[in-house]
Amino acid sequence: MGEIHHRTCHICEANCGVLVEVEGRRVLSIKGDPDNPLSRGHICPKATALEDLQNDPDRLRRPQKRVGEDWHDISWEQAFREIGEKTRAILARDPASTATYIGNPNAHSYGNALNAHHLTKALGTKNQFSASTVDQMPHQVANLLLYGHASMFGIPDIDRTETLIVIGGNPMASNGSVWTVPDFRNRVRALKARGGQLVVIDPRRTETAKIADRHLFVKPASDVFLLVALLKAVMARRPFQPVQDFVTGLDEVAALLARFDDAACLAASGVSADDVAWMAERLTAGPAALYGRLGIATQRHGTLNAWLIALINIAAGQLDREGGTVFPIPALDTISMLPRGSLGKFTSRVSGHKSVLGEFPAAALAEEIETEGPGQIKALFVVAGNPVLSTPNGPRLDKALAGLDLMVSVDMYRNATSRRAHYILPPTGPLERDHYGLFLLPMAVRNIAAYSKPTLEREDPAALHDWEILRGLAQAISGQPVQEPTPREALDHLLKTGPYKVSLAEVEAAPSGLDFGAPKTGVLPERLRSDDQTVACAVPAFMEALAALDVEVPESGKLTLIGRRHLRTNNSWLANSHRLTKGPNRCTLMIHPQDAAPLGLADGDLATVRSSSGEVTIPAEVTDDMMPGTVSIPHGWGHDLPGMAMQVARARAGVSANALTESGALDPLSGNAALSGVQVEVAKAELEAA
Ligand SMILES: Nc1nc2c(c(=O)[nH]1)N[C@H]1C(S)=C(S)[C@@H](COP(=O)(O)OP(=O)(O)OC[C@H]3O[C@@H](n4cnc5c(=O)[nH]c(N)nc54)[C@H](O)[C@@H]3O)O[C@H]1N2
Ligand SMILES: Nc1nc2c(c(=O)[nH]1)N[C@H]1C(S)=C(S)[C@@H](COP(=O)(O)OP(=O)(O)OC[C@H]3O[C@@H](n4cnc5c(=O)[nH]c(N)nc54)[C@H](O)[C@@H]3O)O[C@H]1N2
Ligand code: SF4
Ligand SMILES: [Mo]
Repeated sequence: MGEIHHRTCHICEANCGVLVEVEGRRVLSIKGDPDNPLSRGHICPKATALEDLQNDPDRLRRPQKRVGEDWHDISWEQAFREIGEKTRAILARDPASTATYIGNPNAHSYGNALNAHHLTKALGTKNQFSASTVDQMPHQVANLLLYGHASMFGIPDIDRTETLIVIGGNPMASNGSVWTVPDFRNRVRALKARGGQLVVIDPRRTETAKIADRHLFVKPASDVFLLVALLKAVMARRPFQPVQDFVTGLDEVAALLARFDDAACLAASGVSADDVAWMAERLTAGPAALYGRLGIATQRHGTLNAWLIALINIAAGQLDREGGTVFPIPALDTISMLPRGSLGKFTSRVSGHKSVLGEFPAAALAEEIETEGPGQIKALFVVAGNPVLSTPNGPRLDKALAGLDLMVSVDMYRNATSRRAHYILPPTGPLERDHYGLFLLPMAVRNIAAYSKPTLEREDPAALHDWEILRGLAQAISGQPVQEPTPREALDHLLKTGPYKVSLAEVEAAPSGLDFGAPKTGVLPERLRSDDQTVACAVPAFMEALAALDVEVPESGKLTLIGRRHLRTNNSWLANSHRLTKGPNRCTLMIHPQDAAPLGLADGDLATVRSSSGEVTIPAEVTDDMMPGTVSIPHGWGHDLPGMAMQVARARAGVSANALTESGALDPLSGNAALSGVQVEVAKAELEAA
């Protein structure tokens, strides 16, 4: 019997409570914590990756310096000194020539969240990029303009609803996103047991669709037309029913919607009038929630989609209502902590993109590095990101990175992106850090506070946590020490001044998490941050975009590419875990038999897939889970680039979906990449001569 440590798994957004049994530095087991009020014992196979990552021989443990193609271990002192000197020299030549890219794991580290700004401040740069613009930015723009704060996320009240409609999300694989909903399967079971229904709208019959009562295929990137038709149908069912008095402008939206022909909208999206009528009835009959996620965000009309989804919930009378869309009150309130969010504060140099929440589109990073002139990016700091695999037209970015004067990656692997760095600065191991779900608990189906102490001491006493590296970099660049409370001290202060006024000590006294109950309703009026304390539905920028929207039937002839996730992967970065990567190859081209047959493509054959950006060769998986005309490739693969040091991943390299996505295809309202809905040509691969 070893010692049991309570932790929160920080790998995905579900924030499951885990029990880690250790003996010395050896991990004996990782199990779900049945007493965690949010996750109730649930974990997924990825939880064991905490141990795999901790013990992975390929995980970097010392700062790395690249000289030509050779990598050397160096001291932290040397790393900070050299990076400081080089950055200052670059800043002296052109103060606008540095940039940051902040990757997804920053959202899973409160230390990073509280310290990343020290680095950007030291650089003094407007060139800020992040994984937000290949992800949730459309939701945040809609939140900002509807509720007055980019972080004001409403979530489906799954535990009390009777109808849950999921569009463009696959929580059975992802465990939920911008919705902290561990144990999704059992929550759906309970929903069904009380007579409720789950509906999934997706171009693939996903793992979530397979447990749903109804699955509707929708043509990729055509959701906006379906949502217009659905909003009209919902409004038609409740024409004289008032919604809350703090909601305004629905009538203006209704007037604008009148220009859309329902039949044309339905033809464009591929959903039937009967299904739309049925959903409108369910949405207006009892407690119901429409939830949209990545699939509706990473497309041309991502922000319109996020807005229309909110309006459907509002018009159906489900906003801030039990079993509808609810607004959690977290112990650590990001709404009070973070600025509301700004739009258009800066303009990007090359394509004139307006900044969104102070960021430029990740899709525009390559052109800002490639294009000469004042302000050309010469130094890039990547913090926990792998944009070569995660952003559109990754191969183009990969080439651009090779031309930088200085690139620093704060990362634990030498992977597709960090292999281009001049320095890689690795943080402490995953079990050596503490954790608080700062950004995720505010979107949780239950209000809880849970703090994880480090499970293990630092293996190497000289090793640094991410936040220490960020402060070290800031200090090395600016010459000014960062004199601020530690993240732990800051956390204690934020909790004490938060909605429940608890201290960190009180939270720690409940190792499985402190429970503040289910989300309350009727809270929105106080939580609103809009200037006039209303939800003004007819957002001018969205109304304008909707007025200009043409109903198009997608191009025929070509196939349309979408993405997917698998339960045993997490974006690009768990690929070096033996336990997670074993089993069948998961990096395949899913294609419907009807599309495969004319190409002479059988299950297991190699296919070439070509887009305007590039080409990949990948085994075909012929399956009627795909909507005809649509094909799917998962992202986060392509681990065989020269210079990488991830042995397990290399053996199971796969290909990168982002060799096919296009850096010019964006949602103009948010700068989000249109990763979904890429037109591709598929052919059976020519067999190479032996
Ligand atoms: N085609 C397509 N592309 C996509 C998506 C898609 O669905 N389809 N999904 C998009 C989405 S939603 C996202 S969020 C992005 C993700 O985009 P990124 O954040 O750029 O990429 P990740 O693959 O999450 O890589 C995270 C990196 O952080 C490192 N890392 C992990 N944990 C830590 C840590 O604690 N500290 C430090 N310093 N480093 C750490 C890993 O080694 C890895 O290099 O990808 C996007 N790209
Ligand atoms: N196991 C695992 N879990 C993860 C991750 C992971 O990589 N692996 N990544 C984490 C991250 S960073 C995020 S952001 C979340 C994302 O969480 P989810 O939003 O649940 O992400 P996906 O599983 O990619 O689901 C997106 C769905 O949208 C569908 N889709 C694609 N195009 C369209 C379209 O045009 N219209 C509609 N209606 N649907 C479309 C896809 O078929 C897919 O089923 O998952 C997180 N959790
Ligand atoms: S669902 Fe997410 S948080 Fe829960 S165990 Fe799996 S990876 Fe960890
Ligand atoms: Mo994401």
